[in-house]
Amino acid sequence: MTAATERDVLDVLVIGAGFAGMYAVHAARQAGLEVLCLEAGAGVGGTWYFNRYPGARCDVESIDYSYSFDEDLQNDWVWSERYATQPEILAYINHVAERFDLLRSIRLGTRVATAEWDEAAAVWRVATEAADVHIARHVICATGSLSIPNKPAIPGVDDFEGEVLFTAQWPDTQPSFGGKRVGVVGTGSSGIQSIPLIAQEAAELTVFQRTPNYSVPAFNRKLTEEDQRRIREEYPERRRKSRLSGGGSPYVAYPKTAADCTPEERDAALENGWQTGGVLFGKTFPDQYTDIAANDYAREFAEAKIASIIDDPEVARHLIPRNQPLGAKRICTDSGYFETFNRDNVSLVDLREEPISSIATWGIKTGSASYELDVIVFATGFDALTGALARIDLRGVGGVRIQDVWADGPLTYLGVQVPGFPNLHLVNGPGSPGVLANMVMHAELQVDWILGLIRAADDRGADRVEPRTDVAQKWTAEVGEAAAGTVFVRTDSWYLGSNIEGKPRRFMLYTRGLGTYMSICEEIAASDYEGFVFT
Ligand code: N01
Repeated sequence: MTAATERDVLDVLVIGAGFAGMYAVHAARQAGLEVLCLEAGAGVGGTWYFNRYPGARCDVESIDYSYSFDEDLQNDWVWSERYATQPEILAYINHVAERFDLLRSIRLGTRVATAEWDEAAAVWRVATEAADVHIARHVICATGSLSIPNKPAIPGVDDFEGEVLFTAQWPDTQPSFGGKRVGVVGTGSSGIQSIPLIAQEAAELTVFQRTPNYSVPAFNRKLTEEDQRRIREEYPERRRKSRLSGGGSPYVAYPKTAADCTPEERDAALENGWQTGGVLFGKTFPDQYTDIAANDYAREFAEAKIASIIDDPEVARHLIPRNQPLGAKRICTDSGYFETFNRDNVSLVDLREEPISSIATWGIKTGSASYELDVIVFATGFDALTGALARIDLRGVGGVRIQDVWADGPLTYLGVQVPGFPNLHLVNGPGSPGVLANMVMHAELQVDWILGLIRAADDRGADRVEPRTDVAQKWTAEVGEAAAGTVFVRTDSWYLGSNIEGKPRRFMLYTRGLGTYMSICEEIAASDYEGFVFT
């Protein structure tokens, strides 16, 4: 006997209508469940709705970073470039929403404020900021890994009289930089993508860099008709390989470890990895993330490439990362980033040498200079992975808040459930491979698995399903142990939460790969959902 006998009780409430939430709506409907999705944005698309800064594009190839659940959709949609731009991805998402009539189950412009588990009724009560309350047996949180912008608390930040922009909350109408003095703060993926285009338009561009990053050229190109024909032919095999892979795309590492290669073979493999482009360079050797010597080969190769692009060796010295394994912070993918620093209208401020002291009405002040600006662009990242959930007043059994349970870092079983929070399911959450894999494929696989768990509860006539605390602790320890053997823990990054003051410093993602992760999830499902308690 389930609690869903009241007419006004939804089977599933989905929070967020990005790639993950939209698929959750579609798949839940296909499973015969009554579903509603609440989305804060005025349109669907999640990260691709908000991050509309110039140069925004995906660093996973379009043909992989797209839904695989419907063969007709897969074959009908034509991606114009190897790496799609934000407008093209958003057009795709809107097409999917229309094609599968998803909007009738999505309330836009609706931000969730609270979600509380009602133990007596075995339902979630979810309230929006407008105080509408929705009741659901299950909640699927598709709230995004990188959806809460990090707004640095620099003294005087509110005093600036020019224009302030955040890459993560870019205005609908593209601002004009023509004739203006623009400052960009932040040199992660968002800064690295937007800086080349802002530089082309602005009178002067000053880049304020706290930590340099490794970036590999995208080698983006238009997809030809021949490409399109081949893609369609190869799609089933491409998807099959991707599901079994570490990162959710069909590429495999060089068949030998870096140590087993001759120097010539190593250089050839690295050159091939570099020419493949973007984040894939970070996976040239199978041991590049686990063996620092292998990582050093790739890092030194990348540093030589970067140095060869930049005209002024002094500027290159500042732009090349130091004391940072390659990929420990996410490798960026660029189109002309380092070349931009050869332009006469672009200058670099190294904040390690002259930190920002304050922001004034006229611009940015560092320890040793003043920079007058008309526009400041903050490309300062996100409160990643846990930020969106922490902003909801999310309370499980006995009114316990998720922030309190996660005070020392996120505790999950398989990244999908949290003890004490029955019937609450996370997609792309902490404890899963998440952003280390192709997020679209990851979301499809995880949503299908979650719907299997819900079906298992319903088949048993159970009102609630949650993991035991001991299995969640064991899984979380395994996530930590897996990461401890990688280069990820050797530098500060948003993966570790170290970009946000006061956030517990813990590597939050499962590093053994998507294929391995899904096979563990499948084994657990086949073992009658070992570790989950159905009541
Ligand atoms: O954010 P980031 P992002 N003063 O955190 C600096 C995905 N993504 O939005 O490193 C001065 O990487 C900060 O410096 P530091 C992708 O997964 C994908 O760029 O903390 N500087 C850093 O340089 C990516 O990894 C795509 O020392 C400050 C920058 O701001 C993730 O999103 C495109 C500062 C933030 O970099 C995040 O990328 C875009 C301060 N007070 C994003 N605070 C693609 O698909 C922060 N910084 C290609």
